[in-house]
Amino acid sequence: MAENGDIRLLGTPSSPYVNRVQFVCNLKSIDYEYVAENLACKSELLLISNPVHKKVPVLLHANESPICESLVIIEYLDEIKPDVYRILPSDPLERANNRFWAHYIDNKFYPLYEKLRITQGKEGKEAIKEQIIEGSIVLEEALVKTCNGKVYFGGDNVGYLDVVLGCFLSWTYFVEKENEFTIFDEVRTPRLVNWAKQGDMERVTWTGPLRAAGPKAAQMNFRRGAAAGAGERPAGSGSLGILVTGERDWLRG
Ligand SMILES: N[C@@H](CCC(=O)N[C@@H](CS)C(=O)NCC(=O)O)C(=O)O
Repeated sequence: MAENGDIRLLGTPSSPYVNRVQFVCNLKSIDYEYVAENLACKSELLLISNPVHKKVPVLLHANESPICESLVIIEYLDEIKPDVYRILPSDPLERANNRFWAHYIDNKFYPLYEKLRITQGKEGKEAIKEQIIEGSIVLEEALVKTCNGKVYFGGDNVGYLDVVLGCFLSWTYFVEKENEFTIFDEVRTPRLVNWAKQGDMERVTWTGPLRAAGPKAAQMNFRRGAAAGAGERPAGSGSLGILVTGERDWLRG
């Protein structure tokens, strides 16, 4: 097996799936080289590394076979560096349960955001919004079931599912703002609202990764936010792409 170190991550700064991998690298203090990919003109390296899906993220570790798919990558990182910040539970049943919810988030819940974006007409959009709300209630129940009475999906600390869902937080706020409704809501999903507010969630949202990706990435995200009518950011509110915690109000305002 490859030694730790010599890790390259092919990514784009606006991809929540790439961010997901970056968050885990942050939590586990794994150094990596970020290789910026242009999805409009994919590099040879990406096409060779991920010939099946041709998508980012791709993790390249010590010139061994490329690892594709964000969930596969973060589990790999958890396995190669098990002593620092374990993200998956040690109990096999809990692990299976975590994976079940990760698949729900990726394959059922998050795709509804895109469905909402491409759906035309008020009636159609309202129907998708309703599905998103139903999905958020399912996630609230998942949080209750997995958190063992604590704040995070991972219990006392941020874990696998906190990363898996946390990477979509900024997009969640963006979708709320764009479509004038709440997804994580004080009445319907109070635990998720509380979860999203936790200080440690900043470790699994945009701050660190964007800084690591450099100022260009930050500018890009700012431009996207500004273009979407998010308005001016308050001074001193951290790196430009973060739409979490404190900036939630900014985005909503
Ligand atoms: N299931 C994949 C999804 C990755 C994905 O959708 N990546 C997007 C960027 S957010 C991409 O590379 N898109 C390029 C394309 O579709 O051609 C994962 O978890 O890694």
